[in-house]
Amino acid sequence: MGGASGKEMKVLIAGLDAAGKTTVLYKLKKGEKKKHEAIQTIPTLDFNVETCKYKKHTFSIWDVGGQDSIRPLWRHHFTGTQGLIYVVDSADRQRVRKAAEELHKIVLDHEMRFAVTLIVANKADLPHALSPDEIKAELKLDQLGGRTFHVQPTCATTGEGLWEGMKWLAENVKPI
Ligand SMILES: Nc1nc2c(ncn2[C@@H]2O[C@H](COP(=O)(O)OP(=O)(O)OP(=O)(O)O)[C@@H](O)[C@H]2O)c(=O)[nH]1
Ligand SMILES: [Mg+2]
Repeated sequence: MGGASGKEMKVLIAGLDAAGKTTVLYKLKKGEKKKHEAIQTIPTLDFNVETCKYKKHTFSIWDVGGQDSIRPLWRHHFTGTQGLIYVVDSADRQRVRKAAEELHKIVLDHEMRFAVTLIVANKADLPHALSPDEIKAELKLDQLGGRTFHVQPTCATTGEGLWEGMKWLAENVKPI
């Protein structure tokens, strides 16, 4: 059986600025029962870290700012990361190629070689949002062979899809 019940799992949330990373973090922190409570965010300039519980699992979740100038800081959080939550704005068609580029850089980093990746196809509520299959193609996941991925459509502001994603992460994360 997969997963790592009982032990705290280190999870990194990355993705371009305004993708919805901090919204995801604080929704997860509130928990499924309070998912309808609104979250206010401002652009993250460094990082946020919270301990979040999902069923019997405990995650230590690191949310890093996604602005261009601070993306080079992401790699300082790679060591010991078991799960990557990569948040993509599904409606931001203009930057999906950039999102793919940044994802590949993370996944191909040596420190991330054991991490499994949950792709959060966020803002699925917006008109013209790319479908999960389109996201999968745009992110060129097939070029990252041998890695474990799952694409989960979400709306972080309502919490829709987030816990399904966490379920997958909890079941697929490998102890390192
Ligand atoms: N419509 C819609 N808006 C969302 C969704 N998720 C987040 N947002 C909004 O998108 C904006 C940016 O969200 P943040 O969570 O601050 O984004 P971030 O990825 O942390 O951005 P940085 O900290 O700059 O890297 C906020 O106004 C959120 O309310 C979603 O699923 N749907
Ligand atoms: Mg943020």
